[in-house]
This record gives sequence, structure tokens and C-alpha cells, in this order.
Amino acid sequence: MKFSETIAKLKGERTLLLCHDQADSDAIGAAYALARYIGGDVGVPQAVATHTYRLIEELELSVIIAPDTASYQHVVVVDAASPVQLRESLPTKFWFVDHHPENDLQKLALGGLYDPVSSTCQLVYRLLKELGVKLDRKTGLALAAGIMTDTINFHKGDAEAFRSFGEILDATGLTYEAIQRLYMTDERRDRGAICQAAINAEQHEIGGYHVLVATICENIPTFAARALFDLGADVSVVGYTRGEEVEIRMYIRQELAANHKLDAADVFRNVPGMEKGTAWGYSLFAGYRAKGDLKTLLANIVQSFQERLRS
Ligand SMILES: [Mn+2]
Repeated sequence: MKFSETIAKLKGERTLLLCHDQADSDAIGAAYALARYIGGDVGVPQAVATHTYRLIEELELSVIIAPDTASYQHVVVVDAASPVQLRESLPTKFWFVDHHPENDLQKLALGGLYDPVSSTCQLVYRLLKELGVKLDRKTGLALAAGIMTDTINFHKGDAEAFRSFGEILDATGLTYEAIQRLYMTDERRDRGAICQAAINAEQHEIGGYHVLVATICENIPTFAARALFDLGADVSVVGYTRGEEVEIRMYIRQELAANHKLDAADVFRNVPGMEKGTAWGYSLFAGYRAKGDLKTLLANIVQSFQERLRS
């Protein structure tokens, strides 16, 4: 049986798409695209790589850290070459899709798709194509991001990688720039807005941690939150108001999250007034969008840290 047929059979069942630890864009992109088709969850053993934050945000993807693999009917491991990359999350039974030149995982797997090409995302694209799946914009973004980063912005790569990237752009109306934008802030105006947000930020010292809270006048709260985080914040929270909608992004330093057992996306879900909106992300990063009053929400977030970091 072709692996695409196996994938098709997982549709509607409880499936986990498991990335290697420190998941990169190729792993996240492949997991997202399969999860979107099958209807499953995306998980990672401990953490995702920093460069994927923006992609995860654009996909509005909730990545499960250290998922309970035994609670799923099926697990599909993506972009992993060896069992050590899965740490404690190595499932007892799993399928796999991978492209690494050497792969020690396949002998443990039930089966899967292995081909030492340029990226796992092109293999997932191959599978979805065999299944006649029509790509939506986010799936296109996920797959194209994986191909672009695993070819190091096309400094290397096989013909299928280039061809697939072009076909994905064609099918979804995405551009090369739209994919590249996931990995840079290049606008001078945006950098000015980030500087202004940093200057106007409120600093709260809570339980020995620096909590920085700011608003920004351009719709780049993720970049601003990242900049405040890089300045030295333990928690950076940045809000942006667009008409009636608010956008909020937050980074939490690993050490703080571990000491206080915090999950950024969970923090957002439990702040008073935030239950009406959509929260996504994972333990160290969260995004939030809803109609509401930004000032009130930011004050409630600070209040929530005051409660959490004191206990
Ligand atoms: Mn890869």
C-alpha cells in the first residue's frame, strides 16, 4: 500500500504529528500540513526552534510540548532522523516521513515515506498531491517555509524542492517574499515603531522577574515582543489595537516558565477578560486576538503574573 493511502486512512482518527526536538520550519511545516489534512495535533518533545515562532504565529498553531503519545491512536513522526531527537516522546508505535541522508528511526517505525531529498515538506507535498488535496493558504505557507529554510533560501536543493515550491506558490497565490517575511523585519518604519514601543514600555518587577509591557502603533506585535525579550525581559507583552480588535503577543523566558510551570498560551486562556478571544502558541510564546479593550487586558495580564509569580 502506498503511504499516501495510509495517511488517508488516519483522517478523522486521533492522530499526533510529532516533530523532532527543537523543531525547525521543515518539521513544523510538515506536521502542520499533515495535521490540517488528517485533523490531528502537532507536538514536540521539549521546544521549537526560535526561528519558527513567526511561522507558528502565522499558522495560529498550538504546538503541544511533551505530548502524551500513548493517548493517540496514531503517531506520525516528521523530519526526525534518529530516536534521540524525540527524547522521552519516542512513541512505541509510529509512522514516519523523513528526508535525512541517514535515518535510524525507520527500522523502528510501522512504515512511512523515506526519501533523502531536500526537505520533509516536499515529501508531504508529494503525499498531498497523490491524494488530490487542494492546498489552502496556510498549508501552502507551512510547506513553502519548510522547503525554503531546508534549502537555506535555495542555496542548495534538488529539482523537486524548486518545482514543489513553485507549484505551492502557484496553487495558493503566495509569493516568495511572503515566505521570506516570516524570517525578517526589514522595514525602517517598523524598527522605529519597535524603538518607540521599547521607550514607552512599562517595567514591572514581579517576584524578581522583569515583566515588560508595551503597546505598538504598527501591526507587528510579535517582532516588538521579541525585541523587548531580547532587551532582557523575562516576560514581554506587546499589544496592538486595530479598530475594535486587539492583538497581543507574549514571550516568556524558559527558566521562568520551568520554575513556575507556566505555559504562555495557557496563561492567556486564564486571564480574566481573555476567555472570549482566540489564544494560540506554546509554553514560551503566545498570541491572542479578540475584540476588547487593550489597556484593560494588559493590566489583567500583569495582575495574573503578580498572582502566579508570588505563589
Ligand atoms: Mn528537514
